Amino acid sequence: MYQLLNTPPVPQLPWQDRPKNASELPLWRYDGNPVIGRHPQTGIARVFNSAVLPYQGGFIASIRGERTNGIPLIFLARSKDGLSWEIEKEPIDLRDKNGSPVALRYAYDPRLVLVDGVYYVIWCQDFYGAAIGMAKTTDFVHFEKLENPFLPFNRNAVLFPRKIGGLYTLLSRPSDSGHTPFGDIFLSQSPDMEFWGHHRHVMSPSGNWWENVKIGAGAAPIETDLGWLLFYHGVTGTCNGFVYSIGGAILDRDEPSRVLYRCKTFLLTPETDYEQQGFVPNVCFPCAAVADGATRRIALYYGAADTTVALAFTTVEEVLRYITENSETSEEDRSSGIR
Ligand code: BMA
Repeated sequence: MYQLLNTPPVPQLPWQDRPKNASELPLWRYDGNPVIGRHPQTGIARVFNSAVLPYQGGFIASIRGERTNGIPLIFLARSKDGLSWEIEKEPIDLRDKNGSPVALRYAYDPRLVLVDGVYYVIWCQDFYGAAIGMAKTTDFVHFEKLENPFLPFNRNAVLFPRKIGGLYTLLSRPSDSGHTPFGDIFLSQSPDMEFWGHHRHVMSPSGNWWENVKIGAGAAPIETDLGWLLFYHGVTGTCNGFVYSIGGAILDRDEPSRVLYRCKTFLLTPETDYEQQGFVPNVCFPCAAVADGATRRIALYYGAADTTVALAFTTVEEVLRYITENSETSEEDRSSGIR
């Protein structure tokens, strides 16, 4: 039996058992999807690609709220059960070190991760081009903007939920200024969340068609005795544009640039109406996986068709078994990723 490590119980975790007619894949959808639908609030046209953490007996989310002027910013949302959400009216009030307001031109795809008692929000923003922005908070009222970790262009930054070898550890994907027809996952480390180095390559798109164009980290990795469970997105190209599916890999616990297992099939791909139709069709974009240390259940939140937030379930046992039984890694995946 696989063990979850450093993962507290989350008794309020939403859950549905695997339906009898589910496919052989280890993720199954919540039958009430989407959990956040269109026009969830005045001034917000769409909410998607949002991250969720357990908080004060319920849940808190940093959400991508795409406003009616088309520009995304980060909003907070709260929920008792992880299913019905109340979204704050104003975007988060971001301040610099001196307490002065910071106005972002845009901010999207926020991830939310708790490390050593501090909550970090990490997103993609304008920094003379698309780049990673980050802030910290302990109370979800005061958000201090941190230094931008990398030069442009970069997207999909995801922090590990604990330091590794004494260093904060971040996955990201260097990209270009457009819709980026390439992309590998890299890892960087920092002693202080300000200066980043020890850059390593983690993995590239594989030869498997569902992820042959680009890949990007999705949810903050979950620590298990087998390694870090990473849900990521894998992208393929079609004559009608990109298709985003959810993939799974297991990274070495002490040296996470080494991929131990990598699933050769997707774990979930756009199949339902809300995944196949929307602002951008055919997108399943994972941003948060909440695991319950007691039951070893996992609730995975993902953006659907750049329009809504959807939820899928699995268990540590099922997903690790499926990934290991269907694993295919290259020499480059297994290497430490330094040249
Ligand atoms: C990526 C990001 C995501 C989006 C995806 C599909 O480049 O912009 O926010 O979900 O494209 O449109």
